[in-house]
Amino acid sequence: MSYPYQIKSLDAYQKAWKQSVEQPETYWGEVASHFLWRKKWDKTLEWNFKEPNVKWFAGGKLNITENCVDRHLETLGDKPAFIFEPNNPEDRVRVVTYNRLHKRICQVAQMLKNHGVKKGDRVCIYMGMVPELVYAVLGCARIGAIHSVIFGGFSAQSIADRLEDAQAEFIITQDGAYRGEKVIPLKSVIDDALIGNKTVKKVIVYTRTRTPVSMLKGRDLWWEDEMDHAESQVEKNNIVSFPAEEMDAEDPLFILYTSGSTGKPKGVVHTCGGYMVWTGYTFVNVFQYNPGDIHFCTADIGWITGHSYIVYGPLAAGATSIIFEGVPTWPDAGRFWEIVDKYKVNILYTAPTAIRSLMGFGLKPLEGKDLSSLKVLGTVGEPINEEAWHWYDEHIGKKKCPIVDTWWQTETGGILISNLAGVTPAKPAHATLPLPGVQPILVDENGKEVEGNPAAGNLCMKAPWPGILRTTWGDHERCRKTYFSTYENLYFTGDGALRDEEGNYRITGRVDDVLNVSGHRIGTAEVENAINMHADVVESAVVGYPHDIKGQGIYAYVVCQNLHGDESLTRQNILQTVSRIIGPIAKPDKIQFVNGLPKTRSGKIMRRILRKIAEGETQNFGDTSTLLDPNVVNEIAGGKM
Ligand code: 6R9
Repeated sequence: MSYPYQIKSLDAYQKAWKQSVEQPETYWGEVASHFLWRKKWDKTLEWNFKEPNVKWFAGGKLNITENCVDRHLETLGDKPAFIFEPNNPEDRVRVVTYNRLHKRICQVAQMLKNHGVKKGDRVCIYMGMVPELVYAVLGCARIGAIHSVIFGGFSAQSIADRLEDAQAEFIITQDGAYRGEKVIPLKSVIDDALIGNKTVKKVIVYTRTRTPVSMLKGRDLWWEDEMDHAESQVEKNNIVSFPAEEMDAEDPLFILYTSGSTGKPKGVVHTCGGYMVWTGYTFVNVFQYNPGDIHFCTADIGWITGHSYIVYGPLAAGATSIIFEGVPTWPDAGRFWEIVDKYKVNILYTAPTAIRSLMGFGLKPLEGKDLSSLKVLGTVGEPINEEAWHWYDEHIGKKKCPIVDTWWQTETGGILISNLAGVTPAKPAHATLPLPGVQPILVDENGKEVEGNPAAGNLCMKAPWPGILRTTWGDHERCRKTYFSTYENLYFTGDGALRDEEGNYRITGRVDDVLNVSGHRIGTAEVENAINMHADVVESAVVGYPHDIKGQGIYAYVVCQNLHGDESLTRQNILQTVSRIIGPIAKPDKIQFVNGLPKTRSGKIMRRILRKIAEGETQNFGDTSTLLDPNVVNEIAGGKM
């Protein structure tokens, strides 16, 4: 497999960027022609950011699984698509070849069909990091069902909300998932999520941990039985087949829920054609993947990074990737390095929070680990601080590996701003330059472009790239309002950024009410809603504060009508409530009980002040004259109840 669209020099990058912007249809038409289409598209690009309406490769017919799997069978059939490293390093490693992957996807597709799942139906997937999760995802894509993967750390209530929003009829889950020393009882969480649910007809349960589960007759089915049955249907005379559904380039491929500044998570929708081209293209170019390289992305498939850079991007390129079931610190903090050594990993893609946490263990976990196979390092999810960047460069990359700092979002489908490994220059803590097809612009509060360099402003995009979100599930107006209405004719990212003399971008973080905790997006409003559900709480305000390892921590100011028991019990009760409503990932790191919140006369909470107090500031709060009761501020800053 070769990649005719691979950019190999700075000069080629500059030319590609220029052409992609001046003649997007020519540039992307050429890139897309190297993918497998059943029928060529009629129109390469049609768009406006008003409605918004974005269509790439409209009229083109394809199935993404034929691109990601079938297309490779002839040349790569016996080569590994995935190497599965189980949670426990002593357990059996599994190698999934492209042939095997093809067979399993066909079986899942057949299994779904046997239960009446059709093109366009929504299938919710709630699993751990096991190969079966990838089979489930691609089995859906094979029949054109829309998958919606939910990260294993979300609670029953969060799942219930997502099932309801997506009107999902089918769930694929597993008994339990291993995570370090813990077993997460996934099926039991699903049982809770289904109380009162009216749409879900079937739940398929894959056996992993042999955790006892309840199985409801008529609704719950074992994955193993269903897959066995499907096997006999898809395999005859050693030929495996399940015809892939023909999809339009603009048919939805999946929904992935993500947090925004309002309380309710949004179902970001990506479509088949553009997403495929974007993930395949960016994977090869940013990481400079070459056939045979071993790629290790440590993200969970429950997040967009796993969708794009474990599943779709690498498979579109016929790559070999690691699926790692466990956590970086179990059985010890050398786990990532052991995996790199064991499989001779060439590309390592992880999050700054993981780097900072592993830095904390010093250099001992690195002893005896041969990391010389590494060629490229990557980071994603949050700004990387210079200290972590240098540690990664020095101790992991041994100063020989380019680091790609990849900035992107669930909504962008794939990487938008990043250096290309070894091809365009890196700069510590900078995502650097836009990829071809990406036209960033910085704007001030009023939406006026901030021109020249250096510059600072809110980061927006002027034009669509193939992987941009198309809508938010069931509510297009919400998509317009959230991303396309703040500034006219621009996609607003929600991030602030700086641009240096050379035009390199440095992302400074969210400018809206979204927190980034260990690289996970959490809306402050979501956490407030959850806290407010607790019976003793009157109201609350949540802000972020700098946290050494997580990047940002969650700080909650809570007004209670009475402290049931005592402060510490109430604190625990609130944490329990948040765990129940959202999931453990959203638990506040700090809770301060207060008598009142600093509100303006119009009733708005002055978060600016709460942020300062959370950062440890005790005075210099700026203009507080619009506050209804300025005394509240001193009281909170003094930590008084
Ligand atoms: C891929 C992913 C998106 C938000 C985004 C930004 C932050 C991601 C970053 C980064 C600085 C980077 N972010 N990558 N900030 N440098 N390289 O993380 O998607 O979960 O939707 O989060 O993450 O704030 O807006 P998602």
